[in-house]
Amino acid sequence: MDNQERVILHVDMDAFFAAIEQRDNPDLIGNPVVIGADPKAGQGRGVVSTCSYEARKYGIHSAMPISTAYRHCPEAVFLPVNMRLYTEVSGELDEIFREFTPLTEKISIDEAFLDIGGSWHLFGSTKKTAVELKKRVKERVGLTASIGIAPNKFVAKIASDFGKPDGLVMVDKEDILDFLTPLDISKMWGAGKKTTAMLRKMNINTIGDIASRSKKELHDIFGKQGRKFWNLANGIDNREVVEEHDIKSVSNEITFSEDTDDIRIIENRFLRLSEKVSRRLNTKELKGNNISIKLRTKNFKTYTRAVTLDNPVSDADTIFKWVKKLVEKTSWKKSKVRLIGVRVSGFGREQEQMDLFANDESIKKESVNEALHQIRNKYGDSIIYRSGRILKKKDI
Ligand code: TTP
Ligand code: MG
Repeated sequence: MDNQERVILHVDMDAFFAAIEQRDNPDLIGNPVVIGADPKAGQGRGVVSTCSYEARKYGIHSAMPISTAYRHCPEAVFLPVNMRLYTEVSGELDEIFREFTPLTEKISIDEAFLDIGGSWHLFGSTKKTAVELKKRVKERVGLTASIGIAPNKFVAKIASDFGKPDGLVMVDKEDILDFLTPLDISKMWGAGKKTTAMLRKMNINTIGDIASRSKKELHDIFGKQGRKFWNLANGIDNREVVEEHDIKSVSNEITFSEDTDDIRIIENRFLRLSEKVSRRLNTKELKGNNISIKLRTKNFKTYTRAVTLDNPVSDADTIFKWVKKLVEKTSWKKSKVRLIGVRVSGFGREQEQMDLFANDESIKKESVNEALHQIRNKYGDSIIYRSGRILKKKDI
């Protein structure tokens, strides 16, 4: 396939850690919020992990010493890193991404590449796919994502950054060079501070400047990396989206079109989700011994409950039986519910692989028996079996 025909989508969440904190504490919305080390009134050591866009107006940014950030904006709200929470949200994003294509490559806690070349038509167009992805993320996780769409990874990644926050930027194949040419070389993938400084000394300040030099010149100075720069600057990037094969869980969730506290509706939806999860487990020939539910209220308070069973399961009845028990254990009732989810995990890889081998063996045995049966029918008993090979009498 011509790589230029690929449709690569790059998603990157906006001010990820800070946005989660703002989501969970609406008082923080619209205010400068800095996530990172304790500023200790300007005496703190350590750095800024990230900050809200409001804090960025004061010049605060990731990796800045926290004491400097404090000097820039002492009235900002400084919060510690709650990695457990952010990782959980990141996992929820993965699930949403995989609803768009199995070709999903997570490259950091808040960003991923999706190859939607084979799936965008399901959503009408590439743009509609991106709009739908942003919508699902907003509805289900309560955060904004920025998306870039392009025929390759390099351009898609730059494009997602271009429209931030809450952006959606598409670059068609024929516009790649126009898009890249004016960009500052700091956007060049793989060019750190030293390389950037060297490039500037060579009077190379934009990606277009790289493109206009010869590949040989760049190779002579930067080696293999130089050739990469030249290719990227000329819009050539054949890197594939590498999907993760190791399935850790199977889950499904829905957002109610209207928030509800009607337990009959909620249970009915949990039943349907259990059935869906069961179907997906069966198609993937998986069984898990960990069942969990998620229940998210109107104001994004999230309840999760889980149970670990003695034996792995995949059938809808058993899953739903446990889901129901878990729902009963959840004290969500004070608020209306916006989203629910069911997940089965705990596949125990070794067990699973042994089972697979066992299955393979039994399938092999069956087909060997079937073959022998047919051969016997054809040649009668006058055939001899030797070291796994089937020989006719005349071969001996
Ligand atoms: P980024 O995507 O680089 O930053 P961001 O999501 O906060 O803001 P935006 O994408 O809108 O510019 O990184 C994702 C998260 O990774 C970020 O929220 C916090 C963490 N992070 C660090 O802890 N240290 C860092 O130096 C960087 C760059 C990010
Ligand atoms: Mg981000």
